[in-house]
Amino acid sequence: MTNNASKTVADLKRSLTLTVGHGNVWFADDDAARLLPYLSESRGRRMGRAFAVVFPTCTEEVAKVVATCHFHKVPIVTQGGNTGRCFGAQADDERAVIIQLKHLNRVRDFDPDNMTITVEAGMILQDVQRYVAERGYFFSLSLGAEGSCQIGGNLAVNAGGINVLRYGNARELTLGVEAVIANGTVLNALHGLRKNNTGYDLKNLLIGSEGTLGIITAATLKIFAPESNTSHAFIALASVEDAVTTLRRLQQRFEGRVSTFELLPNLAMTLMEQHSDVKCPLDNHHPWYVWYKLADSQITRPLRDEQITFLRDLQVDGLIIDAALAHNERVKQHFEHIRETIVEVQKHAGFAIKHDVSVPVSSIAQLIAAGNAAVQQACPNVRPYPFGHVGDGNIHYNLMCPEDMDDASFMSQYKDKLQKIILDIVDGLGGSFSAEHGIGSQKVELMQTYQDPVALDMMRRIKHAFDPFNLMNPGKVVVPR
Ligand code: 2HG
Ligand code: ZN
Repeated sequence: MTNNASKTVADLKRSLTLTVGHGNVWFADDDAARLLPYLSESRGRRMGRAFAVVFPTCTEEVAKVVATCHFHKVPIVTQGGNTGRCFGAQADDERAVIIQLKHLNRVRDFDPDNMTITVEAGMILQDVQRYVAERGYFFSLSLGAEGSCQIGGNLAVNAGGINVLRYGNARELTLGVEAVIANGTVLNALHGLRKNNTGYDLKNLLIGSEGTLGIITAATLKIFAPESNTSHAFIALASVEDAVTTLRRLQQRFEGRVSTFELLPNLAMTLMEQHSDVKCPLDNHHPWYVWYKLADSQITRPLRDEQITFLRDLQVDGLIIDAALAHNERVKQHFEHIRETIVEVQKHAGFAIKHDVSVPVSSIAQLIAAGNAAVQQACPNVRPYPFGHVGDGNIHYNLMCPEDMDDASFMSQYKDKLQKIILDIVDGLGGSFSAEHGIGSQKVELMQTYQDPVALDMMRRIKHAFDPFNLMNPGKVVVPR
């Protein structure tokens, strides 16, 4: 290192330390091991590199850290709970400064008259849910990682989860944001307004931008009346078509009260019974299952009573093969537990080539039929594992390694081939190659293939306008040409 370079490094270290204090910044060259949890990806798939991790405690400190990085022209990677699936929160540059937001975890305002809560970005999602529930309200965002993901990260990827049908994605739940932009200034768009037509919607640009346009430091979020009247059902079906028709019938009958509608294949049930405490709630195994939930805040008539007749009608019409209704809280939790376990047991089936795709709900059956046939032909004995949020048209179309093949051969011979097959079908059906997990660095290449070229060009220009030196989470979402 030249004298000038080492002087710059020393200056950067001094500025960061002065801003957040000794205990709140760790440098890789002082204690590399300490940084490891912030460098590794949540599933341990990759180890990254960074110069430092800083732990600011307020927006002003985030702003000063960003201004320092801007001055020194070093990359900034913002990190929440580090639970993302596309490597969006991973630093992979020895000059990078990771801004870890976990100390920005305060509730700034709770406003039941406005039906909003304003929280800092580092608050754990489950803590937001609990805070709101303890005050007699409901915050709807719910997903597997809710015990460790942070709300800022949820907004950064526009997270979806299991309640989107009734309440919407993170974007629909957000009325305002505060963010630190690339030069270290603070954008105050933390409005709790449901109407605000004052020019470009910067909030919605920041949501889903994965830290590439700015760092969301706080957000004003919608809250709802508690779900005091819910009904959970677990049903078996012969086909995906029947699942889609069942969803339509449910929506005709119960309108906006359908809050969750999750599909699982029999392979998931088999794996769960082999490798977890899950027992199938029905007497026999069937090709497909759906767990769905109806929710209302009114109790004019318990939803469960209405469902009994509804399910009987579906059975008479030959749409469902069998059904179990949750008659108490324990059974409801069991259904929820089944949904969480689908994800965990995947590892017992070997390597999975994963896709987080969406198509119009009306095309889901076609997607799965065409996808399963095409991947079988390309890779005999591959085990399709499509599951997830049918109500949102969002399928986690995962493909498990054939039982008679090792993971390494599956990866090297089939990953690109099978991915292309699935994503081409999705594209042909007017779908999206990334429904709820974002782009990160993992899907940057796919943007070139599947994103509309005009949209991609506009995104590059937006990125340049917000971040002319390409310092905010570089290499993620869109890369300069
Ligand atoms: C879910 O819906 C997550 O459970 C994980 O989005 C999806 O493991 C996956 O592919
Ligand atoms: Zn999902």
